[in-house]
Amino acid sequence: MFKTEYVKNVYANLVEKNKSEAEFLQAAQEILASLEPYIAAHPELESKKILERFLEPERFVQFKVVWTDDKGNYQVNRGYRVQYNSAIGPYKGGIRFHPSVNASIIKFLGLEQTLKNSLTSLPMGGGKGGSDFDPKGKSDAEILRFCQSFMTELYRHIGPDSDVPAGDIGVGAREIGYMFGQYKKITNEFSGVLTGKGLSYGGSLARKEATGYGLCYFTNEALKALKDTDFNGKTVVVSGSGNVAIYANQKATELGAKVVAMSDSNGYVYDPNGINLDVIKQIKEVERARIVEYTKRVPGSTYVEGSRNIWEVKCDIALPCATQNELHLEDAKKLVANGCIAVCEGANMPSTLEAAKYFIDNKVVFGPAKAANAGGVATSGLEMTQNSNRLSWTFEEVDNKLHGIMVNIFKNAYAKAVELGNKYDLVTGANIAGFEKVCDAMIAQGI
Ligand code: NDP
Ligand code: 2IT
Repeated sequence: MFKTEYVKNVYANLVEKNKSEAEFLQAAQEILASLEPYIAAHPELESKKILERFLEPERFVQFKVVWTDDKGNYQVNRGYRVQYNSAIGPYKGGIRFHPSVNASIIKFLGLEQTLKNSLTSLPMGGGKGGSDFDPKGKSDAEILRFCQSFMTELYRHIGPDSDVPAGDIGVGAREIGYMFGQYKKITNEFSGVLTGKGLSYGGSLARKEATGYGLCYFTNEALKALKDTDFNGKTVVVSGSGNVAIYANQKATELGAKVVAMSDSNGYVYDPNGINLDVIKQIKEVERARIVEYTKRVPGSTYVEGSRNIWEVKCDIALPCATQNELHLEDAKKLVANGCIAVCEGANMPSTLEAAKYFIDNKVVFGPAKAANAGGVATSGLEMTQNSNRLSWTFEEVDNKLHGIMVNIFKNAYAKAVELGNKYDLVTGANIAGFEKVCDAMIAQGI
């Protein structure tokens, strides 16, 4: 798997210390494979134990969240925050509420976030948090009580200049609002301690759209550079139907593509006429219902059970925007056999290691998550700047900045990939481009 003794040993020790953490080890394995040639070219980094220093999170907090449901019963969940790396700025990264959340998932997300945030070129370190709380089927009052209880512990670990959480799966503007309200109540401070806030209390225009829009800006740039084409006239499949998926669909459509399929964790809908996004928004953002509803409202559309089946739909461009490991090697083979020329990741680590390798080997434009979905956190960075300066920019101003950041991320990752001899290997390109600055700052600070 690895070529040098140093990297082999680092990985063996990591496995030893984190045996049961499959997702964390998967993310670390990919990063170590990318950094190996870089470390070999800079042998002084081994004596400085730079990989060991980079891979160990600075702090990991786990806590109890007790709340009462609408029947008056006590419920107990587990909360987490990993403060992974603060070499280049305050910890920054989302909060995820999903029953699958555990230490492994929080740590893989925190590790990825550290390199992603570095790629944005903004001064943000990496963090991530969440809970195994399942928001599905909960009333608004239950969500409120859970968020308040979660923040009653989390508040002591975060702050506008130390750690600034945001949304992720299961956490959108509603949950951010409830958490912000509780933080303010406890600390008596109105600050930019969270991003993704509502527009009436310090949120940034275009933050809601940013991850999906940014993904399409990145994809368009990569299509131009690697395939001399763009979104115009292409058929697109977007997995998921949450925040990232909806706004990826919106921007891809604006850029001239037709999105024919979207999914949720139960299955996918196919609409040969192009998915009607107003119907999806009504079902997902307003009613919080299942995607199968779409077929009852849009004639000519069909539903297929099983979320991974979405990769059987023929397309030019695939945008996985649901969750980790939602796209396996056999799915990658189906996509390539059906003529897919680009796969760019809106979700974090949606492709398995084998699937990602298959795309690169087959000269598919493969945009790895930490580069392709960095538009969300980049715009969170812009929200922090607006909060510190007590002003708010127009939608166009934020969107233009986001566009510039995504083009820049692509260029930096692409330049590294070209330098290393495989222009399709944006995985290695992004990992090295992100790592250089973090590595330099860690050495300068002796951390
Ligand atoms: P949402 O909660 O808004 O939407 C999540 C979507 O993914 C839903 O359609 C959900 O379906 C589906 N999904 C979740 N878990 C699974 C699963 N185990 N199997 C299949 N489908 C699943 O989250 P976001 O859109 O914010 O996040 C989506 C992805 O994008 C995540 O990987 C997140 O880490 C990443 N991301 C998010 C950013 C942001 O700004 N929000 C920024 C960068 C990355 P269902 O409703 O059935 O659960
Ligand atoms: O994975 C991610 O980059 C996010 N969930 C967004 C984090 C943020 O701080 O905006």
